[in-house]
Amino acid sequence: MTMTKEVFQKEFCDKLTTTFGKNVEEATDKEAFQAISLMLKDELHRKWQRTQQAYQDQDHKQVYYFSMEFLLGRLIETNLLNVGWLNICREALTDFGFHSEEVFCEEHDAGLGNGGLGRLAACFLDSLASLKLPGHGVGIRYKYGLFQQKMVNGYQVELPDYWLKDDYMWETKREEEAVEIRFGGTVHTIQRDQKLCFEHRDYERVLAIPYDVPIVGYQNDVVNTLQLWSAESMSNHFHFQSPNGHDYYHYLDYKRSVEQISEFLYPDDSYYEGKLLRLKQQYFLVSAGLQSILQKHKKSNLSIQQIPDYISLQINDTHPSLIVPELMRLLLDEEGLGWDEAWSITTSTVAYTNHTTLNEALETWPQEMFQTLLPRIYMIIEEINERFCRMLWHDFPELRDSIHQMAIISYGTIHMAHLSMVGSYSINGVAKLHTNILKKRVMKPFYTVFPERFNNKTNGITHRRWLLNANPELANLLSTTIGKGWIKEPKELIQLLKFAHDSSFQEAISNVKLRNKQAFASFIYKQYGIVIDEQSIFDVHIKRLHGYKRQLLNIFHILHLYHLCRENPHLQMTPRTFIFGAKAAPGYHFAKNVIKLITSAAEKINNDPVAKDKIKIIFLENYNVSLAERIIPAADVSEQISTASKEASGTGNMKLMMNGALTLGTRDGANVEIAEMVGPDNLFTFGLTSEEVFEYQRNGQYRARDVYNSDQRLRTVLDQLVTQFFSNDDVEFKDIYYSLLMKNDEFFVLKDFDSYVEAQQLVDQTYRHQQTWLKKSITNIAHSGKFSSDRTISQYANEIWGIHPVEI
Ligand code: 26Q
Repeated sequence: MTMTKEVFQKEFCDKLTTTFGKNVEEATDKEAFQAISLMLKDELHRKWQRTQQAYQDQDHKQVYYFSMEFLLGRLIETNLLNVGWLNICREALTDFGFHSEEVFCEEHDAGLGNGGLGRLAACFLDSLASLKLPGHGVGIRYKYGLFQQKMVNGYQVELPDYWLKDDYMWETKREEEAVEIRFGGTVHTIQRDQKLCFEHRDYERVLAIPYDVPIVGYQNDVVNTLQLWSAESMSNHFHFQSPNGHDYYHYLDYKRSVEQISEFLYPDDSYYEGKLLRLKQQYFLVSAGLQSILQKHKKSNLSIQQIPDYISLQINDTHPSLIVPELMRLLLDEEGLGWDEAWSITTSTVAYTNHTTLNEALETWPQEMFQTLLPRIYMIIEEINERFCRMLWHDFPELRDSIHQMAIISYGTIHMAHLSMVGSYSINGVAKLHTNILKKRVMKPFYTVFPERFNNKTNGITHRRWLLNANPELANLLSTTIGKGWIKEPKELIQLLKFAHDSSFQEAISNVKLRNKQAFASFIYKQYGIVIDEQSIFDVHIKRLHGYKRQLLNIFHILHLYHLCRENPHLQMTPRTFIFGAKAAPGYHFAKNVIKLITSAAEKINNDPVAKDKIKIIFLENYNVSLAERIIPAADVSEQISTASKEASGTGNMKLMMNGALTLGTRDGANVEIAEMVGPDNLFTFGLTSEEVFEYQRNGQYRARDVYNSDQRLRTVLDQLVTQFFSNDDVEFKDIYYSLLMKNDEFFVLKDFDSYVEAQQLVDQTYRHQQTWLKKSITNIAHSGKFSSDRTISQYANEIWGIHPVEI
């Protein structure tokens, strides 16, 4: 039956009655949300079943995207859009006196990720389903997602994110598909029928239970699966016999330790610490996911040898890299294959994506901790390492001096990136520049050994969430101008180029932006009681807080502008609202200090009449996917100012560009490709190149103090950090001061300052010529189609996975 508003309203009322015993007048927003999601669930489950049937019947190759993070955000709007009910639902709710936005806000964000890497995984699932591709996600059902950030006196305070408190409407628990995971114990080598066998004894047993979340394709009847695993204890693991209660207390200890496994998401990104619990999480994910995939494969009467023809396993960074030895273990110990055959299957099935070249983010594990927790897996890694090093010795004599740098295990440490490269058939970076840095520098010897494995897949974002849903006004304007084709073929946005100079289209674009800015301003007023000028430039810096992302450079420029205002009350400048959103890892002292600097500057500048009508600073609390959806449509300027070479790709840059913001950025990550697409006139580029950064790192000739000494503007700004400028506390920001002057400014903030100020001046001047600005803005939207994750996923499908669309 096709959905109409009348049908929707009737079913909605029925759901309210049968679920809550209420009519529409009595129902709360939350009950309305639940009623709609129950209606959706009925519809989705029908399509879900049909899709799974089709995948089985047509025996297609399927891909499984293994990731420790899936940063889904809310699903209600995506699901409504994709089944084709969104407009009907909005109208129906309005008729009944609800505000649809408020009803949708009842869904708690699923914040099962830190930032870029987790959100990328979510965009990929959306594109897989929308392209009718048989691809699924495998992750962990953390009880607590990424912490909620609360600002207290300008400081970040972390609160637990208990996102499951109202039940998660989209998940289905599949108890019958539970599998067992084994930790610890000992491995015994025994002879059985002339064969060496490995018997694992005295291990701890953990039950892994999958919760399935449907991933709906855009109006195409496809529903794929995101399988999220939860850890539970097994009461039959213990024999309760002891009369003194010892068994019972042991059981309670065991139960607590097991339930910890899927308790919370580690809140660190780009910084790695070798915690035992994190290792448990990683093995838990990999072992549960793989066992269930192999069970299904065997059920469909396919042979073990056919695995590479029917399954691809993509690993999202090294976090799931234990998939390599775990697949080996299952093939050797459970299926009885020999080493060579098992290795050939494994290395034709696993593919690896790298997301970082930062040294401090590379995963390694201490051998002893690893061996105690995963004794059999350790043995297998040892064997992989032996064979790999022996191969290097024989086949690459020119690399003999590098073997110790390439080994998977060296000096008591296990290197997960090495394991991932050795064990997979594809190794990809996430932007052209990043992939080249991998090949030429970070992974150079591996590129020599496995040149055919390396490839680039520039990241993308789902334009359905980040344009169609987040910015409906712009989406409508685009559709009335160039037709609706861009929704299925985002590259069609290029037709907008014809209208870049069209003054009536420019005006329409300008009006949409203004309305989005007004909506955001009224949200800010409601939330923070701060009035912002809708005519000012909305300058947006939203991403995790990290040294290399250089929020510090931004705030230094603002402090410099403020100083100019104080010196000259008649300063000519386009009014600016500087908007920040960022979470710092809870243990990252420097990053938290930068947050405090931003909020201290905001406090001072926002309340100084000298800066009134010129500068406002907003630090948004608890930046997350839903907040991003509000800010991005209102942005004029997109701050992408990482130290060149450090940001693998960035994806916020793509979201902002797609919504008409102009990039102010370094030649880093995907900024390079954005610049390539739009041309140098349509964004603001500044700063050192990655080659220059590498050269300084090599020759050690950068002297931050010299830059400080020779630039009066920097002296003014830096000295304010340690002279009671912000408060009586003159030591609060001394660590920032020292990191720049004593530790020689690792991220080249001072070095790039001059170039950044100049670029910012150009932004100011350009904005004054609205027509020029609008032309640039339209050009950016026109070229943003390339950055749809549909393009990215098509490339993964064709060039890595070899999977094809399925007709349902
Ligand atoms: C590792 C070990 C222990 C605990 C945590 C971690 C961990 C968790 C998350 C390490 C890294 C991350 C996240 C990394 C990340 O988000 N990287 C970003 O990935 C994006 C998608 O490819 C890129 O656009 C960004 O440039 C990159 O920084």
